[in-house]
Amino acid sequence: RGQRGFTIWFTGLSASGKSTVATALEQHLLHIGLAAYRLDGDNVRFGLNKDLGFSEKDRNENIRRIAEVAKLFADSSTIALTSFISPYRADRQIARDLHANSTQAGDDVLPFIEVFVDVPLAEAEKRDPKGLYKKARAGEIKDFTGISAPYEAPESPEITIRTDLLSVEECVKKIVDYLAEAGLI
Ligand code: GGZ
Repeated sequence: RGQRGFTIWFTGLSASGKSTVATALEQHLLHIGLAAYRLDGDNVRFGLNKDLGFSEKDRNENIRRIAEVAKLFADSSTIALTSFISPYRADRQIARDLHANSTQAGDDVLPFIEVFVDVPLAEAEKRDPKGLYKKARAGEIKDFTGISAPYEAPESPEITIRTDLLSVEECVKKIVDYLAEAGLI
């Protein structure tokens, strides 16, 4: 049996380290010969979702479309990695349900692995690589996650990583070990 497609769904604050870990994980998966594709703000928010902003409604639609695209990649036997804040629990549940209710040759469901990139807000704010938290604090950016818009932490993610306590390599290893244990890779 060939490669199994599935989705690894990263969620966490801006500057939590989602994209850094997702990129390193994608590199690892490609290196061991698996097809993997990462969806993130750079290739989605400037294209498919360029009509969407950061209101609650727009974020709902952003995540809905990303979930549909990830599902298509997973259905094509690719490992889809998504790295978006995805702050609303209900939206992440919709993404999960979409995978659970899909079908693929030989399988009932497309596995969906939620990875909570958990760092304290104070740590993300200290990193502030783009100066966005500073602007949000100054009121120059409205509806900023963690400052003036909510982040609903996952209650039962498959994996939690603390990027302030573990190195990028250690975070990748934690995910890879989970995937191997689950028989997905
Ligand atoms: C949160 C914002 C906002 C607001 C612009 N709130 O650190 P970044 O810059 O590179 O990542 C953030 C990114 C968030 O987009 P997502 O598509 O992941 O968000 S969501 O899942 O909630 O739809 C940040 C930047 O866009 N950004 N304005 N108001 N992040």
